[in-house]
Amino acid sequence: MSHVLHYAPDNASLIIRLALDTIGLAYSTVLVDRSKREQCSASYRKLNPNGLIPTFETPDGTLFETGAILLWLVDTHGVIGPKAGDEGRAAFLKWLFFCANTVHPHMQLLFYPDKLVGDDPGLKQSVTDGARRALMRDFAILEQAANQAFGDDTPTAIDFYVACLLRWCAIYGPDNRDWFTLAHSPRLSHICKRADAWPATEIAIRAEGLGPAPFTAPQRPNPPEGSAL
Ligand SMILES: N[C@@H](CCC(=O)N[C@@H](CS)C(=O)NCC(=O)O)C(=O)O
Repeated sequence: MSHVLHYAPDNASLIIRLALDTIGLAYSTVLVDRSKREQCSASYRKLNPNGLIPTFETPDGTLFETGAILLWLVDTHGVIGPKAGDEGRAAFLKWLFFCANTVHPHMQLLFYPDKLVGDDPGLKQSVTDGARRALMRDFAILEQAANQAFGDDTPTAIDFYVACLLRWCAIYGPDNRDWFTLAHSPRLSHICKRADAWPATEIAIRAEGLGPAPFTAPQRPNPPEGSAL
């Protein structure tokens, strides 16, 4: 198989799985077992020196970084966004990079503050407080922007990114989730409603044990193999 997705259930690889199954591209998967910290193994780091999931092997070489993989898929296969020169490409790039370069890193700070400041509880609290504020701003911006390059009936790579970010915010990280209620963001809510009905979501539910309504009623996964954390 010339396309291989290295994944862990409900990790950022889920975004790529949704993209691949929407495109209809044949691929195989290799589980990265997070319970054994396989993402840190020497063999995995040969593919992805950051030790992060996903990694995607392609006929053009091995890719990592979710945004880069999505952009490569658009450029090589279309379907999930406009190719270079197509109408809407500029807006597509802007919002894809906003998700990958701004929202996703803020979420990582919320979930893994220790990666930045170590185990000091006060420092970790400051980081998570700041990340929460940043994410509130980010989601308010996405709420306003929906319907430009994402949020329509035909999902783009940005819809996959946004739906997964919203899902993870609801079920991972610090328990205090009062800061974000999807009901206050009707356009983002609508993306989640559509996301539950995407054909690719049905495939992901089975492959990763995501539960019956992974985007409107997210719950921690019960995967057939591997672990989310
Ligand atoms: N910038 C990376 C971030 C990927 C990322 O943070 N992956 C998480 C899972 S969602 C991971 O691999 N965590 C394992 C770890 O931190 O050891 C990307 O966009 O692919």
